[in-house]
Amino acid sequence: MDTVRAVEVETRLNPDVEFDAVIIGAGVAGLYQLYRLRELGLRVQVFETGSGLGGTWYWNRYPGARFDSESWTYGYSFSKELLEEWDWEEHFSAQPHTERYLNYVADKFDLRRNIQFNSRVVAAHWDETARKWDLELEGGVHHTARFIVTAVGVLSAAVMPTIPGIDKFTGISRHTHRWPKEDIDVAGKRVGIIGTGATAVQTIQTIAKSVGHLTVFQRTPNWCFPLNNSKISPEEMVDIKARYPEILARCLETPSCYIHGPDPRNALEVTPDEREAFWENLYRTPGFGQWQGNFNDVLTDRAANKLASEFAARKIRERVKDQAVAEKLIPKNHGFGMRRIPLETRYYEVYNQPNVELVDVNDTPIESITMHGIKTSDREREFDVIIYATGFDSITGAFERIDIRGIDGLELKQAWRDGPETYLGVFAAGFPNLLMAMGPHGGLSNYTRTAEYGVEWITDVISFAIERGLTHVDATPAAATEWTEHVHTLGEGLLMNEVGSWMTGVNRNVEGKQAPRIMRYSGGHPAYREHCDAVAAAGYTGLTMS
Ligand code: NA7
Repeated sequence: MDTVRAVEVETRLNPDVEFDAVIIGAGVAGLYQLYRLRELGLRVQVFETGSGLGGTWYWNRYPGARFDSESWTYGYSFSKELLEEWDWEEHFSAQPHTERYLNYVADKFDLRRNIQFNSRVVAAHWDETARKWDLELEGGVHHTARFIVTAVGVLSAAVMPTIPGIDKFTGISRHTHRWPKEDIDVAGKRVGIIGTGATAVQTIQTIAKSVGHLTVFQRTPNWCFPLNNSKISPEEMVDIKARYPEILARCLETPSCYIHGPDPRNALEVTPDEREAFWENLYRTPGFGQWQGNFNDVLTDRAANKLASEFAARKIRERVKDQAVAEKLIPKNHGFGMRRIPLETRYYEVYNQPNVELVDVNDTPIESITMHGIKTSDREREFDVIIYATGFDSITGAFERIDIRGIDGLELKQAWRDGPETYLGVFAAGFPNLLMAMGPHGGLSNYTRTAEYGVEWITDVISFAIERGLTHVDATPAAATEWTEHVHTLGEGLLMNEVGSWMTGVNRNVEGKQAPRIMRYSGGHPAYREHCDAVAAAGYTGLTMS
């Protein structure tokens, strides 16, 4: 926006608000949202809990934390210059490099001046008369804003298990999401880790190289597949840069915005030999190919899924020497790909090490955390370090940790008690001027690719309102109900939506989050974009603006 237009916009805005827009969170979505809203000439402020920026890539400093998406599909695409300047080191970037990238972006676009760190938003209350939001930060400071954009992430509300005695442990203990900046030295130590999700898998395979002894407490094994990571040579990076238009276009056409899209064939249509060869090839393919690039019917047809699971189970049996341990590592309560598949690098081989023990807590449940370790039903094990890789209150959890109240004091948590209800994943009816970047039932997939789209859509709607002097933008209850029903209908038949995992909003440590729910838009990102674009082109149907 040019200066003249920015000044025009300024005069149309009500001066009684401190900020035209507040963004909650300085992660991947929040940083880009700041860039875009500032471009509109708005007074924007970001409040961020952390002392640094990056969201997921700020908090998750645990050993081995890295992308499972190809690095060169994860960076921002809005600036050609940025694409040209940044060199990724590995095909699947490790956390420190990714954090450096996001800091580089913030510096390049001078974003820091509008970010207030160490500032957790604890409440946001809508004032219908003044048409503004009142925000409260931890510590009691208040601010007002016309619009709020939540960029709170989908996996940011970390959850500790509800095991008795958790405070009694006298050694070092940490949730992976709260790993300290100064790191924890596990070399030679006795380490216990609870959890076997994607985070635990990355942690386990990394620390197994240096620990004295490692005990893995597993409740539900997952289907893990090789990441097949490698370094990016300077020549390769030149080639990637030359191919960015093609790479980004490819991401836009696949359902989840990865470079991997489903194979058009059905697993049940090809011969067993063809199937086997295809799966063997996928096993050697870097990234999410196994999950996102598999046969078309593998995630919807039970018979096809069973075959894919058998292939995966065979691989585990081949790689783990002790077949009793291998059996424990093979998921029994869900088929291949029904939960997010952790990508690994010699994870299964860790269980061939003499200093690694796998404890199936279904056989011997954890009874308590003691002063010196973990007590299961059969014995107590002593540890120097306990790692909680116990996941998140996903998708809605970060919203519920803020006291958000809309018209007539309606609590968002209450409005969503039976599951989230949104319009396009962006609006919740009764919460005017609150827009969710990557909200529930929106287009959550390859994060940066889909966040960029979401942020741009949000920017357009805010710009539309401001240019017309509209100060009240809300979804109609009918539009929110219709969208929610649409999302539920689309999600039926997708095996992933039947199983408890963070993708279906399940965390067994959180009350009321035990049963799977459809939490994500399942129609593929191209269809999501088509829908949102049509809404915008029609002048924002489903919204009331005044
Ligand atoms: P996940 O995938 O939700 O995994 C959490 C793990 O913690 C999972 O194995 C849980 O077992 C386990 N857990 C939680 N509480 C307990 C108790 N009380 N006892 C034993 N085991 C427990 O979170 P991650 O952080 O690994 O990954 C989240 C996403 O972040 C990942 O998919 C990537 O997209 C990035 P359960 O399965 O509930 O039996």
